[in-house]
Amino acid sequence: MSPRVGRRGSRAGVGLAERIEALDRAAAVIAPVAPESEGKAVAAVLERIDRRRALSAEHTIIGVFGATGSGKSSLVNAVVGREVTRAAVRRPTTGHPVAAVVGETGADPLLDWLGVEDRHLLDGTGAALEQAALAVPSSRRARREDPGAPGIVLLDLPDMDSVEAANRAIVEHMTGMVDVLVWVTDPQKYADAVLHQEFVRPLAGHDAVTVLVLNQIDRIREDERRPVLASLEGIARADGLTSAPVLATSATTGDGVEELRERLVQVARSRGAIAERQRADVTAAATRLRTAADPAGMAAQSSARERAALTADLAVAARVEPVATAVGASYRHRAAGKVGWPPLRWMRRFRPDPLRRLGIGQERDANRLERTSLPEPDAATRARASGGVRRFADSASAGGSDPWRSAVRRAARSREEELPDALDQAVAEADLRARSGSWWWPVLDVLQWLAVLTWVVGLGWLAVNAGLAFLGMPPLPVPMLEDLPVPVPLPTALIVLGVAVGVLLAVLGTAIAAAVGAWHRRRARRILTDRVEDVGSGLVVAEVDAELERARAADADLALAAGTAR
Ligand SMILES: Nc1nc2c(ncn2[C@@H]2O[C@H](COP(=O)(O)OP(=O)(O)OP(=O)(O)O)[C@@H](O)[C@H]2O)c(=O)[nH]1
Ligand SMILES: [Mg+2]
Repeated sequence: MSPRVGRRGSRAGVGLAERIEALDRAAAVIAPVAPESEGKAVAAVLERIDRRRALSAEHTIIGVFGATGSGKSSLVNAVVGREVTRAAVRRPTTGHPVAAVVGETGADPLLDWLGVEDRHLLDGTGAALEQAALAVPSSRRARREDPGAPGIVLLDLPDMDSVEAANRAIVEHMTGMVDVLVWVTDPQKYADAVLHQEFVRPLAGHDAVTVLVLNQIDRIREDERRPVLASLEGIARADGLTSAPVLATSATTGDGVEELRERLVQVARSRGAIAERQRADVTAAATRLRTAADPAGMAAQSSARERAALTADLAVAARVEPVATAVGASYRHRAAGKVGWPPLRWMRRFRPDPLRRLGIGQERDANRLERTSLPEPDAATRARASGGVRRFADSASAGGSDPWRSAVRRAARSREEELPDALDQAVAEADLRARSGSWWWPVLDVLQWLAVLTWVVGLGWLAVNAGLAFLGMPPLPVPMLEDLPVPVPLPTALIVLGVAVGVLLAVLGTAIAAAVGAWHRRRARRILTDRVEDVGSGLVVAEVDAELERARAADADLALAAGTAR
């Protein structure tokens, strides 16, 4: 077992420290997205790894787990070579963890952390386990590479399927704390569902630091041992333990005990189990996070099409279309004041400027903020905005897992309250040229007044003649325009011409104003839409894209932590 432990450590492409850091980062990002219990469980794993790394790396903690009566305590005594823990017929016997310790230095803080009170230091006792740990490797090469006598904490634990809840709690806690897991079973109970379903299978990822022991082998006939061992091995493989060794022992006769002891000492000597266990923990935690809230599957950022759809929805909420229409109408309104037929211009006073009516293009308020007095958005308009935000979040997170899709939706709505004001200000502060005129207004204006002058002269002429006639005085000469089909007096012609040209100019001006007004409307719509897009970018898109980026980073970190990153 130990050579495998050592080799695997060096073969893994990404260093353990790097994988732990990646898990730490991924956990920080995923915890708020995943169910609380999952985040807590992974935080606990990281905390444990952290604490373990601060404690003695010289000691390997080996936990002996199994059902009551399988012979855990007897086996620990046999491996140690003296009685450190009580074995008995009474069930259950062991109620608290008992530690046999080789290597005093650094052991106490480790045992304090484990919460083990009952400690038996083997240093200087000459116990078989101490001797095995101190033994110098026989081959010269092994001696050269030997890092020296290892420290060992061998833990006898209460039964895992105990009727005592406290015992079960201790065992569950310890499965997470030890560096090496030794599962002890016996010929009667080796196929027991509880052992496999509740304990071995969930820890199958810890294959590399697991040993399976079939104890009480003396209780079965010699010719039955091989098939029973093969059967246990088959179950172990089905549990997912693809390479954990399966040993046969008898604590009573001592069969297989030395082999078990040697394997455990070898593991401790390689000093690879701590890292191997942590590697398995990190992989399991990464898998757990992925199961709880898989950050994979979503796009790296929202698409241009999705952003355009959001802008369209927000534009409805910001009332871009009515404001743009008012901009066009306002232009026509103001143009009418300059190019309309002068005798009728006064009538437009009764119709206020449509833009003014919306409060656009006015003074700033006390906070130096321009505000529109657009009517409060109705329910349908508000629904369009929040529906747009939701649709945007949903399509941007398509393909993601449910927890992440909810997280993206939360991110999209995180600044929803700021939206109405921001949209209103975007409209209020847009440069819509609400007061500007056009160069052709004065041109038509002058022409209009010339036309007015023309008919006023004609009218005046006729009026003077009428006055003179009334007074019995000779009238002014009235030239006749003889070239026309019907001869017309010049003043009359001036009146007809002046009125006709005036009306024609008014019609022409209205037509030009309509065309230019339409251009202003389109321009206003474009400007307002751009501003609405900016608001959407800042308050919605940025939040969603940041969440998508977090998911992408977490996905990469999980792959790194699980050792599956390319
Ligand atoms: N025949 C036989 N009996 C054994 C063997 N190992 C243990 N026993 C006996 O089985 C009984 C239970 O042994 P323990 O070592 O106390 O078992 P345990 O797993 O520690 O039990 P708990 O502490 O209750 O969980 C004792 O009477 C032992 O003598 C073995 O290999 N062969
Ligand atoms: Mg016991």
